[in-house]
Amino acid sequence: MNRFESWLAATEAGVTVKAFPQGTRTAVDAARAVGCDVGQIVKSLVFVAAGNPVVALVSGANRLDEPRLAALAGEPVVKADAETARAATGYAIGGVPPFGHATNVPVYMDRDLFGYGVVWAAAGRPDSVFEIQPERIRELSNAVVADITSPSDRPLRGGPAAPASGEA
Ligand code: 5CA
Repeated sequence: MNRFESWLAATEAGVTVKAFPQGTRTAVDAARAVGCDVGQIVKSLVFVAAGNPVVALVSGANRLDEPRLAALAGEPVVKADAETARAATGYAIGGVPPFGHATNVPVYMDRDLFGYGVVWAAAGRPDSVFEIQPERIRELSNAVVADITSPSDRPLRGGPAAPASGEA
C-alpha cells in the first residue's frame, strides 16, 4: 500500500484505486487507459508562490493560467521543480493526487471539472488513478474553486451572430 492508499484507508474516503499497466503518467495517457474524455482527467500541478507550494487541479482539457493562479495565491507563481513537488505533496510528478498530501498545501480547483459527473485523478503512482465526483475532490482537498485556466479554454457563449436576412 503506498502513501496515498494508506491515506484513503485512514480517511475512509470510499475511493477505489485502479492500476493500468500501460501507464497513466499524463492526462492523455490516463484518458486513453480509462476510456474517458481527457477533460475528465484531473491534473494536479504543483506551483510555488513566494516560496510556498500550492496545488492547482486542472481539467486535462485545459491549460493553467499562471496570472490567474497568482491572483488567487496573492503572489507570483512558478512551476515547482520535481524535488519541490515531491517534498510538498509526498508524490512524484505524474502521480500527484489531488489530496492526501504530505504537507498542508493550499489547493485551487478548475471550475470546469464540475462540468463532469465523475472525473479521474492520479493515485500516487504513474500507473494508478481513481474515479470520483468533483464535489468529493473539493471536500477532501478543501479546494478553492475558481477560473484558473487560460481564457481561451472558455467556450464562447452564443457563438457568432447569424447573418442578417438577405445577406449573400
Ligand atoms: N497521472 C497524470 C494524470 S492524473 C498526471 O499526473 N498528470 S499531471 O498533469 O498532473 O502531471 C504531469 C504534469 O507535471 C505536467 O503537465 C507538467 O505540468 C508537470 N511536469 C512534468 N514534468 C515536470 C518537471 N520536470 N518539473 C515540473 N513539472 C513537471
